[in-house]
Amino acid sequence: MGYAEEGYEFCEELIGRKTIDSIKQNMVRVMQQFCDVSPDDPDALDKGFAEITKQDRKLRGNVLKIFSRMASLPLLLRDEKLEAKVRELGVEIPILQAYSIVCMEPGESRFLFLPHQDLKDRTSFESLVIWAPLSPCNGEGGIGVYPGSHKKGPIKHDLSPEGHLRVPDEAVRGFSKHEVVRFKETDCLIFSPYLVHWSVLTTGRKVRWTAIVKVDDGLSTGHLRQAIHPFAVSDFIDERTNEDRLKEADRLRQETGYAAG
Ligand SMILES: O=C(O)CCC(=O)C(=O)O
Repeated sequence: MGYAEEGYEFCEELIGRKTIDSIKQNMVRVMQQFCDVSPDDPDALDKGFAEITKQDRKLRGNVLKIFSRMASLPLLLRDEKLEAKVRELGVEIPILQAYSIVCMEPGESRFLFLPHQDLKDRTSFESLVIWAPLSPCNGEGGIGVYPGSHKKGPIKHDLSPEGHLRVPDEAVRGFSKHEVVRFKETDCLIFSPYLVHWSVLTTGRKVRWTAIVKVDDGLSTGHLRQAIHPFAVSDFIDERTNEDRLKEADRLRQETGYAAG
């Protein structure tokens, strides 16, 4: 079975080592303004981030936001083999939808994504999510998917008591689970934004860093006379940011003693 049936493809050694290293070096250079970490240290990312976390939570949050805005993330698309793979999967004119860095620290469950689809950004059936690990994993975490669930199209999400978006269990009843937890930097998972996916808790001692780039096809825009988006996003998800939803759920819990959701 291939991408069309399963909604994802795991691609081994697709992305050039240089491309991955340059993203990581930029992250380390951003952190060097606030901590003493050498770019030659193979653990520089984790060490720098731990040092910043110790200093100041606000700084930590802002550093993460800056990571997610680095122009080197969309430049992943210029990597030769990835560019060819994106074309092979049907995207002829890549339109950039979103890009970010995911940071999953060992044992930290608050920020794990629950089973969801990526509906927030302009998303057609041609869209692709490129999930590119910046740190290798040997079973200590990663991402889970329900193969074939992309065929359901957009699903109405609800909110967990903590404020995370999630698809209701009924929507994925009967689908089997597949976890991608063994990978190298340079491997990547490419999947449909409609594929229901979630974070697998990081165990072990190292942070799982992942770069994510989402593209749509500029040729799948027959709906542009009506809207930029092919469907009404607010019919399917609460469109606030994760940060805002989590904060609001915390506030409600503190005020009322009850969890929302
Ligand atoms: O890498 C992960 O933990 C999952 C990320 C994710 O699901 C997302 O960014 O939508």
